[in-house]
Amino acid sequence: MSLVETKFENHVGTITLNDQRHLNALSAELVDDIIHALNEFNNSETRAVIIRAPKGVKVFSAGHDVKELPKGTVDPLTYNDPLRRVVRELELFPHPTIAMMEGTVWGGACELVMSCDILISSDTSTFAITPAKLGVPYNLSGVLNFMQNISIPVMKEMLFTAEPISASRAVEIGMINHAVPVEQLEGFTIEMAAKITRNAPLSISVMKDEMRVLAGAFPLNPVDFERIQGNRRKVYNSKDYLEGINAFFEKRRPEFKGE
Ligand code: LCV
Repeated sequence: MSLVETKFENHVGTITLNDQRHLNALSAELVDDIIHALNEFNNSETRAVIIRAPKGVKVFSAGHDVKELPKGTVDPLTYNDPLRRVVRELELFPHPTIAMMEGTVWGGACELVMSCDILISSDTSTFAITPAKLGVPYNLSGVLNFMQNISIPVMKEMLFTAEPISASRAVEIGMINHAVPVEQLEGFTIEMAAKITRNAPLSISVMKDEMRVLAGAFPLNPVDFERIQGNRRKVYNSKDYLEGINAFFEKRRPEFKGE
């Protein structure tokens, strides 16, 4: 059974993340279902796609499925990691995607929604970027993704404190487009999608691709890349990484020692 529900109406596809037992944690299974749904909507009838959770949820998504993170010696965020795969699919998807967020958005789920083109949340949503709470060495393309949505000082604050920020602050800093009262969220999002569907889809597709290519046009020296990968390896081989994961499951505050 699929962990997402899909609907197609007025040229707009809707993908509802529906693994509520696991707080929509981004397991490989949920990600595969999201990617499958995106592929189904990748046709000329589609003019926008909305990604949402069921009405009334407290948690939009709890982020990466921590149970699926390796316990040391293996890079937890490789090219084929579920989060990386869905981020690439969203970035390359030719039609506009709208993240419609009710509830709290955690860790990797922040990156998932930032890979959508337009972000609309309820005014009670919060956003937390959490690798430093778990001891995870976030990867370069993920950090770049955050840089495209958040100014560097605010991004540093979010990454270093791992504390949630409110929807109103997220709007203020330009990280999301709109925060609206929860009872208006669906209507507001559908109206935004309808405005997009009335415009020229081919023009929109090419502009989306242009923005993606330009935003990602960062030259990276191979020596720097290898140095960063080496340093990331030290992080996922560290005692702190294991401490972060163990503390998560033991529901306690981690004690990091920098080793
Ligand atoms: C697996 C979970 C999860 C979960 N995975 O309910 O970006 S990175 O680097 O940080 C990346 C690696 C990442 O995205 O990591 C995940 C980041 N996510 C978070 O830090 C959020 C972790 N979750 C929570 O803080 C709470 O679960 C919230 C506040 C979302 C909901 O709290 P609530 O009291 O409603 P529980 O904490 O009791 O969670 C219910 C069950 O879901 C599991 C959690 O371990 C618990 O399992 P048990 O019922 O077996 O005790 N769970 C929650 N999040 N990301 N499993």
